[in-house]
Amino acid sequence: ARSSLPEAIAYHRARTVPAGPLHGTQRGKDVIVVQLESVQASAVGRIVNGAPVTPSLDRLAHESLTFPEAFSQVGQGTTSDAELLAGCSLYPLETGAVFTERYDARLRCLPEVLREAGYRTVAMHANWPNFWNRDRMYPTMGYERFFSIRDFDASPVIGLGLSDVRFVEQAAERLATLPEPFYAVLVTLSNHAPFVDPNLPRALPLGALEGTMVGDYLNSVRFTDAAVGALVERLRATGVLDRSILVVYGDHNGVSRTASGTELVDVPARADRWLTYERRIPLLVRLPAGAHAGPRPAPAGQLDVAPTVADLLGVPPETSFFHGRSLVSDPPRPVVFPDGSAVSPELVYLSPEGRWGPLACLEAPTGAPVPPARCDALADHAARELRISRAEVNQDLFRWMLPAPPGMLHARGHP
Ligand code: GP9
Repeated sequence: ARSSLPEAIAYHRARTVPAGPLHGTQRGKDVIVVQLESVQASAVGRIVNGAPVTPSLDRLAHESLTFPEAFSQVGQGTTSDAELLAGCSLYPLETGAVFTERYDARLRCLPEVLREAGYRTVAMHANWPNFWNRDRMYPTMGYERFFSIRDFDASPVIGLGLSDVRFVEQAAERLATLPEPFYAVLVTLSNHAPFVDPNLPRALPLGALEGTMVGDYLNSVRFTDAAVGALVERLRATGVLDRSILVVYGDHNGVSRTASGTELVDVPARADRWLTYERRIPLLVRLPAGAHAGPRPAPAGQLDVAPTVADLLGVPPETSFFHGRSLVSDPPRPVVFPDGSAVSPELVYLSPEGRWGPLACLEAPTGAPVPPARCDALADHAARELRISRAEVNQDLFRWMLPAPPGMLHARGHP
């Protein structure tokens, strides 16, 4: 059952690259990761009848490293897959979610790595603790403490849980009192389909978009954006912001390319539009004092969040076993999706599952079709990435690749 162990060990050995210029420059800083429910790139920076949909994210982008070619890599585990990708730098499963199927596997996620380095590690999400099996998965990831809806004053409710704005206000208060250094992940919730709720303010002049799915969606994104603004301003006021690396990204799309109203705001014409429209997400990394702000145009994925944070904090790469790359150091690598599709700076490979048409290989900058054989190496790369990561999870390979974390030896039956 451990047949893939040699391949996995060789993979991680070969991937250790020399440290880049930003390695360790943020050593000892706090880390705040904000995962935004259903926020896709097509909503960000948009103006609707003169009103900006994401004024707070737009302002934050000016003082952040931004990744205009960032993609969501989630599979059937949707929001939980985004947490896995960003926190553990592992790919989603082919079917089902690691959070529910493999929560008792030995993993090697960033919270565990940072805990060993003396960090307090907390997750905050204002839903019931067993949603997506988080109460069982978070200890596996290395979180010490999970603040769920039980830990907040849970009013008003929007959609599945506490309003994002009230959530971040209370989360910011907790962060200001946490012993430092800390690694905190906040997962927002209000911007969840169907994007209508009596407690959700109607903040945008939607005009022709009124009553469409896209109109409701943009209005709802506007609310989550207000929560981002409230969080950043509170962190700024308490001084936490300039002692922290702040990472903000979207988990997955909220509307598809066929949602009502899309034709009024977007005409996604490319053959790979399920990637370019539905998979593109905002991804920002703000360093203290807005250092190194500016766009970094190479393809980036949620998988790259943990290695980027680890690199900035100066974590030695050989202790972490991540699959992604540091977005501030490592050369570009293709972004791989759970169905085997992939995007490199030059090419887009659409796997048979992800094809949505007859085309398999496109030029990345233009979307023009090219002979399928040009994508063979990219397809092989994607298949290998998924095979090794899934073997690590399904065959529990980290039990053999890593020492048991404290307290796990007995409880988890480590060999
Ligand atoms: C639930 C929230 C939503 O707590 O994270 O998950 P989703 O339905 O988007 O996967």
